[in-house]
Amino acid sequence: MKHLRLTAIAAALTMSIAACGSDKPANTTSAPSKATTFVLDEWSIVPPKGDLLAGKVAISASNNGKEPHELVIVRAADAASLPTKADGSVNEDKIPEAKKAGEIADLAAGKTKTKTLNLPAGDYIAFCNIVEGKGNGGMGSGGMNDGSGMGMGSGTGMHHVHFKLGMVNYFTVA
Ligand SMILES: [Cu+2]
Repeated sequence: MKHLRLTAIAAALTMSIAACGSDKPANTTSAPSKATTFVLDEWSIVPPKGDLLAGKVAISASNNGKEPHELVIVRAADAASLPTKADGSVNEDKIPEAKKAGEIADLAAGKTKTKTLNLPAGDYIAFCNIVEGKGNGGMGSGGMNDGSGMGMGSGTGMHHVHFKLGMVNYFTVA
């Protein structure tokens, strides 16, 4: 009898594995509240896990860093194809309007903002295009932001081109 019961259990297991995906719509994979948060930090952008679904998507940007950041989304397969300026930042003026999916600008440290974008299926690049230069008035960016020990307070040491520092990543809309 014992052997028979085990066989029955094995058969049942096999059946439930085979049925998986068609019989059990309550599974978590297609939950409506799919994460769509991009995490910004010095110096990285981490896109949401997995593909986003095409259509209107409520995109969130969370600034986990200590400096202001932004999230710019452009439809492109390769970051190297983005036009750049002499300082290494992206020249957004040279990107065709049709390729610009949208952006969440001026996100202060610790803040999260959400914006609904209309995203057709395709490959996308997410980047931060902030450039902090010496012309950036001391008070404006909060004097204690640069804890790196290099902050001499004058000129070139403060020059941060966020895109060049690594604030760029890829994601796919399916
Ligand atoms: Cu940034």
